[in-house]
Amino acid sequence: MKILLDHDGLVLYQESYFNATLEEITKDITWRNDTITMFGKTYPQPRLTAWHGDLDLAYSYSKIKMISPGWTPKLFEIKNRLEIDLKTKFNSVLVNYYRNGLDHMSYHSDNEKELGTNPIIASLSFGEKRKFLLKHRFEKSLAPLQFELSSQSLLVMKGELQHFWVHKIAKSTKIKDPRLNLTFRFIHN
Ligand SMILES: O=C(O)CCC(=O)C(=O)O
Repeated sequence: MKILLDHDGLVLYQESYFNATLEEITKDITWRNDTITMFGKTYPQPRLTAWHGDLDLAYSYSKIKMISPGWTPKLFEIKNRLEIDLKTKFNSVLVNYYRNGLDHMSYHSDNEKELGTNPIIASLSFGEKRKFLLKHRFEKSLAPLQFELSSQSLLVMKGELQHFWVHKIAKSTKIKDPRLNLTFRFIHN
């Protein structure tokens, strides 16, 4: 895999990792469009989400609690492949569906305590290419790093990355087509 970042954490990237269409992956997925509350106001999340993995496994972020309905066959197939290639275990996947360029994800780090101290997160993309940005939390003079995640690619975040960097999917008014992202995780409950 190609190293995209190795300062205060590690980000690896591989193009053409898993050959499937967006439609094949979204089959049997149970979608949610949860609300988030910001400054006392409630909004629908700017994307659709789903949570799959070992049956009944729970995960919470931004006050949203999700319980896994189990694996779909395709997500289970990808998880097994990742476990072999990355020599680590995953018990769940957060699915994000960006309906068009206006759907996005703001800067955050994946630092919920159920993920453990230095989680390995495997992130697969399908469909439209989107810009993935990484910004250092403390070194304010470092410009954000920007990468395009292509369809069927794999990005791996590991080491101390979530302590030092935040990441986001930027908005773009030019993009009309959907993108699907799968982030495989291991939840310690
Ligand atoms: O869609 C993406 O590539 C990013 C997803 C993400 O940041 C997350 O699930 O925490």
